[in-house]
Amino acid sequence: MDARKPKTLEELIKMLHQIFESNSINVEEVQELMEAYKSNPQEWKKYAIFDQHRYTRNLVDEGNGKFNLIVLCWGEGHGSSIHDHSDSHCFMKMLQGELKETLFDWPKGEDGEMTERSHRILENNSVAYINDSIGLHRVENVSHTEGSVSLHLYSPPFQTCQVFDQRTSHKNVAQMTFWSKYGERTPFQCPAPKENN
Ligand code: CSS
Ligand code: FE2
Repeated sequence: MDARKPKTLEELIKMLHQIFESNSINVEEVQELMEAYKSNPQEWKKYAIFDQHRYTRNLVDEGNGKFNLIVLCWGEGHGSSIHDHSDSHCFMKMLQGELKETLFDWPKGEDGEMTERSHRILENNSVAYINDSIGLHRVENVSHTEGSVSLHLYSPPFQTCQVFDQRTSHKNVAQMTFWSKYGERTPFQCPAPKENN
């Protein structure tokens, strides 16, 4: 195993490319590598584009088709819905501030309140990991004074996930969109015209 520590975000990305050349991935190895990078805002600020109303997803790297690396910007009080991870690995490294992660069990049917299993605060530079066999989660910036920034690695990459209503357990499919790509704000996408069917 490669014990080198990435000194910059660029180095981290290079090392992730190397690790993901292999077809089998070692969750602990990826987690340790991402933890070893110490967040330097100078290196990621071009991706950290906030919105007033909700958290943003900013594409950093497409990992040679093996993974997506995304900077998420969470304004004060912003949070995700309860969601799954479409059969992918999800690594979440804190770059600034803190986030609250609440874990939920998969609902047994589409009826009644979802079961909250646990929650924790993710501190700066720490790396959380989840996949569908662990369960579902909600991620929130509960701070009233500070924006949070996190770096997410999803492998394989995915474009949709399932979102769940906490009260009823009802689920829906949600599209994942990018607020920016490679540091450039994504142009507004018109909905695809429905010509046939
Ligand atoms: N899955 C959410 C963030 S929490 S892992 C997203 O990528 O939008
Ligand atoms: Fe998630």
